Amino acid sequence: MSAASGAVEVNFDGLVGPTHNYGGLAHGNLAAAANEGKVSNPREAALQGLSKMRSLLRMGLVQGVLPPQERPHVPSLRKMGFGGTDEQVITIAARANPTLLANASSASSMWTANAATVSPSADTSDGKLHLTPANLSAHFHRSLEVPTTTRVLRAIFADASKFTVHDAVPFHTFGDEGAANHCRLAPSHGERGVEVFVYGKSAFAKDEQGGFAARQSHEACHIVASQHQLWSGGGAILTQQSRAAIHAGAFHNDVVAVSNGPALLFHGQAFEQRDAFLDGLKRACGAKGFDPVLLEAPADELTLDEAVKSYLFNSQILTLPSGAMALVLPHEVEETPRAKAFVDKVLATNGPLREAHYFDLRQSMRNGGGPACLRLRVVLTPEELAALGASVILDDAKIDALEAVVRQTYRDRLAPADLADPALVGECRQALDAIGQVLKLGSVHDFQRV
Ligand code: SUG
Repeated sequence: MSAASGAVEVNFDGLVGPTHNYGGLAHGNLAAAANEGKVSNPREAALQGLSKMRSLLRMGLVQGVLPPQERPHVPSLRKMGFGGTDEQVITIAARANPTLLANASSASSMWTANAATVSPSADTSDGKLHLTPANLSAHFHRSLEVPTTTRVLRAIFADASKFTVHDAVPFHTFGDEGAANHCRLAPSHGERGVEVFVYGKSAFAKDEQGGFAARQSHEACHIVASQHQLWSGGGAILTQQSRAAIHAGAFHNDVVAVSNGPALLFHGQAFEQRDAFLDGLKRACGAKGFDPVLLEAPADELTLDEAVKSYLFNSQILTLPSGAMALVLPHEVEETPRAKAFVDKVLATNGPLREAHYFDLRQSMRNGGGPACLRLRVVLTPEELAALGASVILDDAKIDALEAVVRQTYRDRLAPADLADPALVGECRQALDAIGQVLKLGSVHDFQRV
């Protein structure tokens, strides 16, 4: 809770969809590549996510949820030229181009850190909360999320006197992956802060030979910071993610850095120009009357490989009602000795981080999605919270209802070959209709709009 405005941070977690599978579709994402072809368990994946949401609710936090999307996405397959009934479209696409069908079937909208970039009203010149859906143009399967995500966000942040939901960055060469490449530092949630946009490259840079391509462009960061009205008063910093981190498998900056309040937890090799970035950050925060709390894991204490393997920095840092901060981490951190040792060291210093909570998110982790990937953070004043549309703020009863839908409609086994099963279309739509009833979302999915 912020003393200044009573503002709270709401984490909007993505509910895992019924087609969660291991398609190996994400370039530069080592976990997704390593698990390609394995059998997934969509039911368990969704229940693991809901269990995390319930735990955060129990910690006294405000917890939101965003729905899964329609997959396989039949309208996209029709645009590719496949025709007939929906079931025929699936059967023909499965024969003609199974990789295309896998792309149209990915449940990747669960990683809502990539849904949008969010600037709280405390930071923006017009005093409104701004959201820009990410264009996710680096991967075909992820780019399919954008129209539905935009409709969902517009259903929730519908009050135009308080919220602006922009269109996604229009130029597709300017890749934008949303909040996963964005950190905010502020004395408390409701006070004016400094927003850090981390890009991998300029969209005009020549591709390097070898290694992984950067997804986030400098130009997209500039567009988002501008349309969120952050520049006046030095409210935004753009900095480059290190090439070394991207090549080690940190395909988003949230694999090597995470912030909360004035704290920044980061790997020593996260940023291309570490020293200049930290100097600039200290100056920008100082101009707002606070000092950043820098919690750095130096490379000799934790290698980039250990950071990527454990997903230590893909943790959530949460401000508890007591004012202390808690870390929400995946079990993989406990299983990586030097990552666990670093967490223990940070907790033992008399800093803001006081608790660590470990969660089993293995279904999502196998696709490279840790605790921080699964949530979109939105700082809201009490008035803004009261003005939200739909019914996406969770309580125990809503979580119970969502769990019941998952248990009734989701499969507990999905192999890549199962994506050819035409029955999945109907199963997914049944689940989405039931989830939509719980969350009172209206007709946000294409099949509900025809
Ligand atoms: O874009 N994986 C996602 C994981 C996103 C994690 N998000 C954050 N770091 N914020 C990605 O790489 C794999 C899905 C598949 O292969 O079906 C995938 O898209």
